[in-house]
Amino acid sequence: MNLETKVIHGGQRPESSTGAVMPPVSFSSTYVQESPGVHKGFEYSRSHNPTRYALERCVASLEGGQVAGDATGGGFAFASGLASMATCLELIDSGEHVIAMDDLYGGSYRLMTRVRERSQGLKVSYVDMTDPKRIEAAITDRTKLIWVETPTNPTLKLVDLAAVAAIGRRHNLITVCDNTFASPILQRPLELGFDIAMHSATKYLGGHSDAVGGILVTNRPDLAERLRFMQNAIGSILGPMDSYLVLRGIKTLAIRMERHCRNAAEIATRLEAHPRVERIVYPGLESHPQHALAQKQMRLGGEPAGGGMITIWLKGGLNDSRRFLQRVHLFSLAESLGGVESLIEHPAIMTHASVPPDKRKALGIDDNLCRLSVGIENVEDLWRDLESALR
Ligand code: P1T
Repeated sequence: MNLETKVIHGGQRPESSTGAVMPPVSFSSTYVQESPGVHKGFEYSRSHNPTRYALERCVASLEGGQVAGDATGGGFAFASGLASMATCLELIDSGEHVIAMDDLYGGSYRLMTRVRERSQGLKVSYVDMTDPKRIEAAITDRTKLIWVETPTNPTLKLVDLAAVAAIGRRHNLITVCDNTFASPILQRPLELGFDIAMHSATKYLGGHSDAVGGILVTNRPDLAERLRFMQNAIGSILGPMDSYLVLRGIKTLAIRMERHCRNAAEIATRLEAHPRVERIVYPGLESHPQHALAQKQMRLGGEPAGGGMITIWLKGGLNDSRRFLQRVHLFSLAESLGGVESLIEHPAIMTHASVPPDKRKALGIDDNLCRLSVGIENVEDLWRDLESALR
């Protein structure tokens, strides 16, 4: 099946007792047993839930999980993107070493540095993986895992996934890609050799800003077995209603991503020419420092696609950015991204406040940086909103 079909049919089958085309939202917390240990494969809803399974099978199919013999083909859904990351980090033991991309969602950075460095004795090296050679230089005899975001949040740097997967294999490291910004429609890390793809399902997968969730997908049977154990043992699962909402959202993921990309490409081109914009980063623009990699790695229907996220640095300082952000109307000033509606935010004050100021400065997350999540509204309406706020 192609992706446009998988979003609708991947891992799905009509419900056996009624033929319902969409899975019922299965709220029961427990399942009756005929005799101790004799049941229909469902014991307790933390361990097994049919609605969550339907979502997990669908995302596993989109990301190319397909672990034979696993109940969901290697897909696992969690209460949030960060809950999925927290469970994934349990794959490694205390005192071991992680190499992480230097630009990450602020909450991902916070989980590693302010929680797991203390509670798990995790050692984390933050490396600018735009040059994958820097990864090999950071490997120690305790390194176990490479954590990548591409495009990164918020500076939209790219990481060559095939190159990093090769490094991971050479050194026997687990490779994880947070694929939230691209979505599986544009980029599939497992196909490029990664071990695990991760998502904040809160974003493009759900797509309607009405559910918080997280996903891990693997195609390695050994990792699927360990993740299945930990999903149940730790228990930060996605509930049935949110599983249903994300699954429902995914039905239109392919068609939404087309419009997100088309709108963002148009807006990025116009912003790049705008006199009040000092600098813009968008993977679909030739001016992106890794445009060639973007064209190779991020594709939609066989054509290059830049995604729906744009980052701009405005001329002026914090007050000018504040004025701009207060004056947009169609773009809602809010954290998050990937919904049908356009959002805009100020990472230094909002999503990346937990990244220390010196690190923000080194990454370019300045007071004049604004991040746009371009929605699927009419592009001329969106442009009028931005242009009048810039004026
Ligand atoms: O919010 P949650 O579902 O827990 O997902 C965390 C997360 C993980 N990875 C990436 C790349 C993310 O962007 C996020 C969440 N990001 C935002 C809320 C934001 O506005 O950037």
